[in-house]
Amino acid sequence: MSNVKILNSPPVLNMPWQDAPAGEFNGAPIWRYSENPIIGRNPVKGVARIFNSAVVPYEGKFIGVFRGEQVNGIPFIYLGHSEDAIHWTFDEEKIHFVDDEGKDFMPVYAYDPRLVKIDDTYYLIWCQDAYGAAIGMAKTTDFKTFTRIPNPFLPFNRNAVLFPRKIHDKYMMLSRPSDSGHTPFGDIYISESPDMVYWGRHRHVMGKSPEWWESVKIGGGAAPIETSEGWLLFYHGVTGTCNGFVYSIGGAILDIDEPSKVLYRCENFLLTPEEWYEERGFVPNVTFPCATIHDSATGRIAIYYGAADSYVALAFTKLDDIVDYIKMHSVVRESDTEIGIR
Ligand code: BMA
Repeated sequence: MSNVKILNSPPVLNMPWQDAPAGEFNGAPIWRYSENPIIGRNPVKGVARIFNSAVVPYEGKFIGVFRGEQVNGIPFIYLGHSEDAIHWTFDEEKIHFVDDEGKDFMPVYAYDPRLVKIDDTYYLIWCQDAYGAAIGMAKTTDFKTFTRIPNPFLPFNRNAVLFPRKIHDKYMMLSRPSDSGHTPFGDIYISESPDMVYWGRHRHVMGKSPEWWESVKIGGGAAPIETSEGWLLFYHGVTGTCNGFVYSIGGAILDIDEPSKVLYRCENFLLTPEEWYEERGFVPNVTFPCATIHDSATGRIAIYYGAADSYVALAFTKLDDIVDYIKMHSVVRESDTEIGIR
């Protein structure tokens, strides 16, 4: 049994938690919250569904940015507040973005937000239109003023995740270049920036794999967790079936100083659609991780994932156990382990 530590992350003693059910795991040591989904349909006026959303501890409670599909079908980002990170209340108004001068600067649509704290600033990263689907970004320190940052990448790219600290004095971001449709391909890349404006030195991190559950495309999920074994990444892997895509949750561990190098990559999915709220909904068979809350004191990890493009659900794991499982079932290929520059 390893003794892995979560690094550079304060304890979150009030994080949501439920012990694992009795009995052996069939696969990965990860289990769903018994009261899933934690956010149901029509959660706030004018919003039909909330899913694919990100949360963080904030001032002793929790705050989050939520993908709300409005009743006109257009997705936008809504702020949510919670005492326990399970029961959420949402602002009825979508998040209001401004530019550097404080003037309105709203995207046409916005979805799949991530939320990452670096030093004292919280960064939002999402997908929006920039003459094609691309990544949008903003920052806030108080969750009242949200100031846009220039879009980091050209279209088409719908899936970006920021690291929670600089590496070699550079901000680091994972992303997944794509196409203008439902994208039947896709690998995870990493880019770095000295200032959150200019992004470059792009490197390949990991590709889709021959494992059936991630054989079409993969994409970043929750912000990587810094651990004594490397960056623990929960990501999504997609397979194709005669009835469409299936989105599962995968796990990998990236090198701490050179995260384009994959140290371990689990050949098995960690979680795949099995419950009614994952299998049935607006888009069936989707589990899409966007955030974790983790406690460095206990190694407890709560994974927030969108279910069937209709709900938010919660799963739990323990750092030691999930790292052991990923290492035990690791298969890394040459394109994963190399530096990723060709
Ligand atoms: C992806 C994204 C996600 C969505 C998934 C399944 O391309 O659009 O927001 O959850 O498809 O529909």
